[in-house]
Amino acid sequence: MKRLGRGAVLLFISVLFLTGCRGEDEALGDSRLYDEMSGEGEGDIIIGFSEIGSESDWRRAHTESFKSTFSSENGYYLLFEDAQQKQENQLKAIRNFILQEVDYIVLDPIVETGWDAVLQEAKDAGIPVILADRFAEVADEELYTCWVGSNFYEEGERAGEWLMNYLREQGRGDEPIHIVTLQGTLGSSAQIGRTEGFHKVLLENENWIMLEQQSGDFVQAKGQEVMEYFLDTYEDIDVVISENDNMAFGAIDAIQAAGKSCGPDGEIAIISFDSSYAALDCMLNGEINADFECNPLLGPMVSDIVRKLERNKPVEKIQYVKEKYFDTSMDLKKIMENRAY
Ligand code: GYE
Repeated sequence: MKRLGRGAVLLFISVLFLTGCRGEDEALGDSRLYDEMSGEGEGDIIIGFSEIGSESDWRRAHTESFKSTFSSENGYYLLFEDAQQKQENQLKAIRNFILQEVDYIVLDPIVETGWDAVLQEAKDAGIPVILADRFAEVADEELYTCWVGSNFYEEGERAGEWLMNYLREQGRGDEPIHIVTLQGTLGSSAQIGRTEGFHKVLLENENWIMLEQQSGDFVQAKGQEVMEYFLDTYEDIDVVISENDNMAFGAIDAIQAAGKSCGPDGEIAIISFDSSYAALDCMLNGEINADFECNPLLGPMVSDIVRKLERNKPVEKIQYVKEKYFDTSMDLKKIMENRAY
């Protein structure tokens, strides 16, 4: 049976199952079934993509990159599932993809642990799993075909090194520096890597004091809440490490509402991660000091991997994306002219 034909037949079965056997007219309203009826997309490669949610600007750019890459014009049929930041929803989505006999599963795991059983089920069903963005720690690395994403540890370490140089340049290399961290979703690769990478440099600087680290779940409103708590609790905060841009936006609001200032000319320095367009704009406004890039546009890289696998070519198990950083010493206006996210 040809690709979409086989997948769509299973979709037909599962849609009937999930809808409690709706009438024919209603069922025909489902675009997947419509494709099957029209024969459109026959032979396309079926991708089941389990996305984490829509918690940040980064995430929205990431989702868009997959949707535009895995299009019918490019020979794909994409089943997209948004897990709304819940691992249980991702587990359900993967099991559904297995039932629907997709050709490939792309998983962006919200946290690193808890995937062994479901990935074993995918393996038993003969469906390759490509991990994109965050990583899954599994006992048997044969449970996934490969991973593509950012070196989060390196991002955190580079942020620490940037701070070290910045403080030295300001003649503050030896004074006590009070730091707070807005962490991402606890247990996610982006949180673990950025926290640990920064921690390495923290340990090398005896005058740096980490007052507290707390999760804002990569979300602006939670970042703001946690920052409000930090400002209420600690009188003297020199630096905020925000493990993504949206939490940094929340932190800026909290700092300004408390009558304080941030950025290169302010009382509190802010270092963030992602380097989204909106964050570079904040940097231009003098509210963020430095931002460590994390590239969300992974769709084309995953598509290249799929094309290689289709031709039975080997793929690299671990593929890192190249990334830069930005600070206010750069020509940000020019950089923003060509910024895709
Ligand atoms: O930094 C954040 C998002 O996993 C790298 O998740 C990603 C992170 C990104 O919500 O903005």
